[in-house]
Amino acid sequence: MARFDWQDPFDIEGLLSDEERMVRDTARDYARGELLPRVTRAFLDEDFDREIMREMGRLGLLGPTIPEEYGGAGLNYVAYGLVAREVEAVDSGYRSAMSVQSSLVMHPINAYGSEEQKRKYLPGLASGELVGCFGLTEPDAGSDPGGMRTRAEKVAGGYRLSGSKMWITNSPIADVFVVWAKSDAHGGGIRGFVLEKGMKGLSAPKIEGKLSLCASITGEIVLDGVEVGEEAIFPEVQGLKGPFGCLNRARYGIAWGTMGAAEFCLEATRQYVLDRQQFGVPLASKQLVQLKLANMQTEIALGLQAALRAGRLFDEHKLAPETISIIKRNNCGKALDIARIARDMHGGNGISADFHVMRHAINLETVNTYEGTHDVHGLILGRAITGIAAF
Ligand code: TGC
Ligand code: FAD
Repeated sequence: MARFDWQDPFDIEGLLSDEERMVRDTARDYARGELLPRVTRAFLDEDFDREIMREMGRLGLLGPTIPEEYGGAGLNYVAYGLVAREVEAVDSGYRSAMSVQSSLVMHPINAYGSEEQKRKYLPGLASGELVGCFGLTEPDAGSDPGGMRTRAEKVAGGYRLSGSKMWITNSPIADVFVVWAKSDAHGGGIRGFVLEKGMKGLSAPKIEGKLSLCASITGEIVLDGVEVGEEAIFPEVQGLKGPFGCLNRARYGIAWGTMGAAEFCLEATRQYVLDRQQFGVPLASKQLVQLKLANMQTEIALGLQAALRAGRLFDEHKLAPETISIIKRNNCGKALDIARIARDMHGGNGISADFHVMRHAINLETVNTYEGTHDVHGLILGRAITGIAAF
């Protein structure tokens, strides 16, 4: 009879190539060896260590799917997902930093940028010498980015950008700003621009007082008549499909990442209930406790299978955005449930930063909201099922 592996019931390990396993191991060693020891302090101090970007860059974890000629690792989307899983097993905020840089900054420059833009920015972003951010959301346009107010006005030799972006990961420390605006010169259509730190009129104040994703830095982007030349616009894309093409990749990575956070919570909780004695026996001997562990494990096993299948489809150029909505929505929601239950099963210790599970739960509140909320992805699927948009 085949042996049952509770950590890998569907043998994901056997479905990976040698190269994918090697990338996963590199990310795992780094995440557990270098990120885990510092995450609690970073979270409590609301501090994102800028050096982490260089560390990830040195290991090839930034822009892993970007071609090697621009400094990327030229890997597939399964490898990218495996990196997200390992990094988010430590903290969703660290995965955020990695996925914004890779999917939301390097991807659009690679896919929509001019040759000059690629050569200018991609190698520095891949090495972590440059930090990027992605400005789509605005104070009054979140789930409905088509309602953005940021404008690009045509001026001699270029554009003048005015408006503001809200809730932007890494903006206060960013060197490179990918910003989406409605362009008067293109009939009010949405265009992407690459801006640089230090440009006149560009600022990125930090958002203070977050209770979630505290080891990640988040800010605004204020565009007070920022003037840029023609070389700053993405020549190759127009309309919402530009930013959505980036979101497809980040959402896919999140589906893997959240399963990493959930796996951490399951493993920590299993050990806790084996060690913790109440009523003279380990908590793990109780039926209610075992049922909760079984529920967690089942959701993780199914969620990982779906993420892997999506990754294979991505690599075959056959992954529909709606399929990404299924896995982003499901895996975020399930990981959030798992982390909340893990917190409960740790009792009083569950609220201590030392046990990590509550940090995962409060981080996953954000992950459930950003990159399209749980309900918005439900509505994307509802539209696909019925043909009726209910946004
Ligand atoms: P809709 O009419 O559906 O589409 C407009 C145009 O866009 C195209 N499109 C897509 N293209 C590629 N991939 C997708 N997933 C696409 N979805 C739509 C579509 O074909 C159309 O193209 P065209 O050529 O016909 O113009 O647009 P809508 O305005 O009705 O949108 C509705 C809705 C709800 C689906 C959409 O607005 C949405 O997804 N809202 C959620 C917003 C969101 O996800 N924001 C994320 C901000 S970035 C972020 O959170 C980063 S966190 C990073 C971190 O720290 O990890
Ligand atoms: P809203 O759109 O106002 O939604 C509020 C509630 O209403 C939600 O529950 C939503 O599901 C619901 N709702 C909305 N529309 C409908 C509808 N039609 N029917 C029913 N219910 C609806 N954005 C970026 O551009 N770049 C970033 O780097 C970035 N990083 C982020 C980092 C953090 C820590 C956070 C918290 C957010 C980040 N975001 C970023 C923004 C994020 O994508 C938005 O918060 C998200 O898209 C939701 O938008 P909103 O906050 O305006 O909420």
